[in-house]
Amino acid sequence: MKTIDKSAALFTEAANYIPGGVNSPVRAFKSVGGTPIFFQSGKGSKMKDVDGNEYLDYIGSWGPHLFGHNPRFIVNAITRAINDGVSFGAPTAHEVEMAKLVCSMVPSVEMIRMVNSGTEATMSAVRVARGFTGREKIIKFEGCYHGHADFFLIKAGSGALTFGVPTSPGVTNGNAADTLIADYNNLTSVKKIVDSNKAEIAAIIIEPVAGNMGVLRAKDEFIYGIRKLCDEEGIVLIFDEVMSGFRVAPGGAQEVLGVKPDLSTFGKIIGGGLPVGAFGGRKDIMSVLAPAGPVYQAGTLSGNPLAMSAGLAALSHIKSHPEIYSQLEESSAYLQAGFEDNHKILGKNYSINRVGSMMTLFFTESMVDSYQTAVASDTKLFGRFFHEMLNRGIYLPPAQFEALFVSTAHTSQDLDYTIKSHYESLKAALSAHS
Ligand code: KE4
Repeated sequence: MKTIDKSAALFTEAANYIPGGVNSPVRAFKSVGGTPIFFQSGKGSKMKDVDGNEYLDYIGSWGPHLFGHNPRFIVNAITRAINDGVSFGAPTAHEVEMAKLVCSMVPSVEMIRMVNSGTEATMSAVRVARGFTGREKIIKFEGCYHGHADFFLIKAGSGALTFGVPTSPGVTNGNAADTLIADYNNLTSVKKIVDSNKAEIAAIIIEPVAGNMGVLRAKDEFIYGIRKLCDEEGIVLIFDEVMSGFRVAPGGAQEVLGVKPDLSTFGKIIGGGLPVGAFGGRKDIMSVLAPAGPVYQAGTLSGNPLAMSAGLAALSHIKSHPEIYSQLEESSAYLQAGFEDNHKILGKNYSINRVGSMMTLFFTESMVDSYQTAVASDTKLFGRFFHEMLNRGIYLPPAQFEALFVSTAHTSQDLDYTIKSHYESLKAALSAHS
């Protein structure tokens, strides 16, 4: 059993000054119980906590660390940028380079605006869609999470789902009224809403590969059907690729699915671990954005040279090393196969959903292809399993409705140890659960 006295003391102290002791709810271990671990450092595939315990990290800061912690090429880029100045509040060449690089990597993106988080990216993309169409309503999908802007916190995923508050207090009825909810992978549910709100829907926003109800891939007929519907009805199709962008392929989920959205949102990997979000897409739509057009959006630290240098290092590395995706596919498929072998040995048929190097181990034996089938998972058993793995030095997302991430830093030894720990942890969790 690991001693986590320093984490526990820090958590107690933190709760006096920070609501719930954390700066983002999902970190609080609320759904799995126990004390959140406070970390000291990260290197490659590993992190060290304040008590000196070491863990294999499968959160990767919730997605940004495609190359593991502190890859040399990102650290060098940040160090160079710091010496020149971290932020000027004025344009820099880095921003032009970054915009050109993203446009060259994601064909549907003709113009892009940098912001500081995924939430800023998605809320701004919706505002642009509303400004471009002159319409007010949007469609989102139950279980999808697009950040914490008011109009998204209706039947949202991630922490909102984990804590059973998918529709948050504080969101006004007015805001909620303009957000219509459809069912993921159910095209009929979308068509019904569109038909009963003719010419009133500005945008449909979706995670094309969902990660916030656990990992779910949009079915081909579903996502092609939405694309066709948006074309027919003049609706802006927004792919929220904050998690899937540059994660599942160099061109994101839109490359995997073969569907071009009108707007895309990005975050996580695009910042190389520093706070960066972005939204972009068709030039005619993005041109409504101030100061080119009337739709306002702004940000003190948007595109700052420090964050841009980290993001440029990350994306340039991806562009010059496309082979990393076959490495990530190989590692992730190996890990999934190891987990599935363990399930067979233990007489279980739990579902594992994986797209590239993002994966969710669902504690349900039915196929998970919708919100309803995802939430049927046994979250109590997940909690037990999570702690068994944590005690063996494997740091998984502390919630069933999240994705784990494999990085290029995970070695074959790491993967084999993880598979061995998975068997032992699941066996222990099942015996405690029966
Ligand atoms: P941020 O505002 O947290 O940078 O991004 C919001 C966001 C938007 N869209 C998608 C698809 C996302 O996954 C996210 C954020 N993801 C969560 C993890 N499920 C961030 C972790 C957290 O909330 O602490």
